[in-house]
Amino acid sequence: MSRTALRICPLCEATCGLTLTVEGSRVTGARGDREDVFSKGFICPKGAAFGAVDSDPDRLRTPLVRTDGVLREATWEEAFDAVAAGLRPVVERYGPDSLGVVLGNPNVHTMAGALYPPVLLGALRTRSLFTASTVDQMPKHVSSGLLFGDANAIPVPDLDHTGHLLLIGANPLESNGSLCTAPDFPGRLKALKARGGRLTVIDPRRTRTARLADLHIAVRPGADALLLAAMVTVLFEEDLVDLRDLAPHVQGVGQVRDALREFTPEAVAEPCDVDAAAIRALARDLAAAPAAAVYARIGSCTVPHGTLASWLVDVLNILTGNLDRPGGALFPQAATDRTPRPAGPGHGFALGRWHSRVRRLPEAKGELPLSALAQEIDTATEDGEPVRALVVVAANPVLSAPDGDRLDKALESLDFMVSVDPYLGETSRHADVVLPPPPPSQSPHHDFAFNTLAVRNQVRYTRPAVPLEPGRMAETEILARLILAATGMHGADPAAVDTTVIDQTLAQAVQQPHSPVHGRDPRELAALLTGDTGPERRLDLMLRLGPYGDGFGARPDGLTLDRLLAHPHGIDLGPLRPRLPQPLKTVSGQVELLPAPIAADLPRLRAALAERPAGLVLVGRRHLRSNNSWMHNVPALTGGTNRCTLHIHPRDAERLGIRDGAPVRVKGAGGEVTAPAEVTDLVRPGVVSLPHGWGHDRPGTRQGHAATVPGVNVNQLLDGSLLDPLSGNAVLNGVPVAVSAAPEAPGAAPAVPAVPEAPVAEKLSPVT
Ligand SMILES: Nc1nc2c(c(=O)[nH]1)N[C@H]1C(S)=C(S)[C@@H](COP(=O)(O)OP(=O)(O)OC[C@H]3O[C@@H](n4cnc5c(=O)[nH]c(N)nc54)[C@H](O)[C@@H]3O)O[C@H]1N2
Ligand SMILES: Nc1nc2c(c(=O)[nH]1)N[C@H]1C(S)=C(S)[C@@H](COP(=O)(O)OP(=O)(O)OC[C@H]3O[C@@H](n4cnc5c(=O)[nH]c(N)nc54)[C@H](O)[C@@H]3O)O[C@H]1N2
Ligand code: SF4
Ligand SMILES: [Mo]
Repeated sequence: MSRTALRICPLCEATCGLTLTVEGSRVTGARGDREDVFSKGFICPKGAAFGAVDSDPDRLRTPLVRTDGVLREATWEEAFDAVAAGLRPVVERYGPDSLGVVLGNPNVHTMAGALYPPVLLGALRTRSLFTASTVDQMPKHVSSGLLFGDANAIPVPDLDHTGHLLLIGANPLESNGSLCTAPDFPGRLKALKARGGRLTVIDPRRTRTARLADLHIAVRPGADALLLAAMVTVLFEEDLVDLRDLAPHVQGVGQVRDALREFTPEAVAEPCDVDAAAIRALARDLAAAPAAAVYARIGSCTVPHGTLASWLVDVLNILTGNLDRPGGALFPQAATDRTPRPAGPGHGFALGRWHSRVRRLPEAKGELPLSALAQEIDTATEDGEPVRALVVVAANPVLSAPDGDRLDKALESLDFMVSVDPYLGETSRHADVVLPPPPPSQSPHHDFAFNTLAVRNQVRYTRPAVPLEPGRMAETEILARLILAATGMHGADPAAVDTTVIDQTLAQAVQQPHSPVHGRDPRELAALLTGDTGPERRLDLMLRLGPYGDGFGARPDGLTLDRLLAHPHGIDLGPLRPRLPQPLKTVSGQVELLPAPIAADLPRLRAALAERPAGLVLVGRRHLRSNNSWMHNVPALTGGTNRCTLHIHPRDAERLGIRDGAPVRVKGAGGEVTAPAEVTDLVRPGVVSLPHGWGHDRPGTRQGHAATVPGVNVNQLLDGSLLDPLSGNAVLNGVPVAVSAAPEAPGAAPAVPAVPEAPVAEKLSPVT
């Protein structure tokens, strides 16, 4: 007998609603939930493979504990005993910073990852926090922190209403979108075009998204900040600046004009390899559009000027009056956002409150660069203790961060390491204890993070589609127990973690004059919470105190968990709406358009005017049927075009004597790898592209299929030294590499001659 169950897809940022077919306790099918208020039936090949991802036989079923050097299956009790016994002595002897915490990407895709790591960090008080944010979007956080006073206030393009989208360094047709949660991103882009809107894509590769665009500009990697600065200069030169309704909320417009004056289109044309006239046209088109949005993602963040580029994106949105405006870029308002406080000055955003021990790199948003993790473990200094123990939750930095070989060795040298991970992978194989969460079908889901980045305000919650299998522990409980074990409270009731958070939140809320529960009795409020579990009660609490909440009776029509449960396909909360000045938390209470740290970084951008790459540079790419490093163990998602090949332009291939399909050696500062060439004009000349997350050939992992799939770790080409200085974000794109033909295996079949793509798409690209 089969039944169906709803589950929000956790496999990418689009958060599609799925209808799962369940037979017994096994998910045997997945289709798009047509009634989902947000995704309306959309599904992609990854979502369709939910069942295979969920029931992968290589997922760990019990905890593993290392005894005599070998990881063996253990009970949960043995595992948490080992965690407490491993972590506490390190903290007690060497202090809080000797315990590092590494948080990976799937934490934003689980309820556990949203609710418990903040509690862990608050209790541990360690400054050794490393997350995937510093190989991803940290530049955007820093830019938002400086501009708006809130690192999490990230404007999102109003995809469904804009008339003009300038999309930079993103490929949502493969990634399904990022920092812009939009189920069916491809359909929404097509709708933009269908209503007469314009799509411009800036990307060194002619991606699927670029092929959909009205205009594609194949910029030189790493040069976006220059190009955007020149667009700003054109707006000023040609008197196109018009802040519209934003004027009273913005300070520093004149300073920006003065600071960027020398970045003219003519000055940046060569380093960007884009015609000055094309840059002028971009600025004019943006200013002329009735409603436009500039949106940039990973290609503009993971570069040497990532923070400047992220800042310039919003400077352009602001100077054209498109920030906080329907059809422009707006601040979403999620149902679990804090109770909005009245507008007014805030504390602002501080950078560099502490520094990494070895390279003295500044913290950003409480984090140290993931690129510095290996050296913080393996390098002794006079001041302070190295990281001697690690808590790793949902992260695989051996593949996802620079120089995995060095990190491999560093992890091996730790006194103790615990991983919360469903797989024995490249990173978790170093752990002394592995705590496996259940598969997603057995976990509840709500998107705490992505609803704050969604193109439409809405709220959805799905309970576990399948009950926990015997012997499994919910990831929420795993993390609650881990918090207790790490903080000297091993053995206490894990429910106490949720109760404490609830009590503290209510105690604060009743004292806030703007809270709907101001002056009430926190115990009485706590008793009103519903939900079957601690995490559900915490969700109820957040919903009720949130911007749409019932305020515990103050707004009887408002949201509660019960009301949400009565709407299994979610509740639509309407389109994005203007919110300024409320979200601003700068010291001035205004948008601070030229923050001091940004101004201090501009000389570095000035120096870049004279820089030209001496040889080839490397960029990444994503494939629809892949996701970072952890989905390569599902046969349905590997193979075909999802392959780890080096894209190289026919001109470069010819010059270097590289044939299509033949092995090529790629050398970078951190090492070298050999991958098959794919000669294609999808990359511009001077640029090669290799995807990340591959190279599953290390010993000691337990991902049988992944280990057989050919591929190499692109991040081995990096040595971790290249960073965006303001954010500490790794430079993963525009990296200088040397490429040469590798000796072919004896007897190898002759390589297929290169067939460049038909030149039809070439007309999209004014510059190649
Ligand atoms: N060269 C290059 N490198 C990159 C990038 C790039 O574009 N180019 N992209 C970067 C980006 S944007 C990111 S976000 C990072 C991602 O890098 P990471 O944050 O390291 O994420 P993944 O590689 O996806 O590894 C996720 C780990 O979580 C585990 N996992 C999966 N599901 C769950 C779950 O439900 N619970 C728990 N506890 N664990 C789970 C997986 O088994 C895996 O071990 O990679 C970065 N690295
Ligand atoms: N299928 C799939 N989906 C995913 C993921 C995945 O691994 N696979 N990962 C998820 C994660 S963690 C994230 S963060 C998002 C990322 O989502 P996106 O930001 O859309 O990621 P990419 O598809 O890598 O697109 C980045 C683009 O930037 C281009 N680029 C490189 N360097 C430069 C440059 O200097 N300037 C400009 N203008 N462009 C440049 C690259 O050619 C590439 O096409 O995707 C998420 N979704
Ligand atoms: S687009 Fe993302 S969220 Fe939607 S089905 Fe595909 S993987 Fe899942
Ligand atoms: Mo990411």
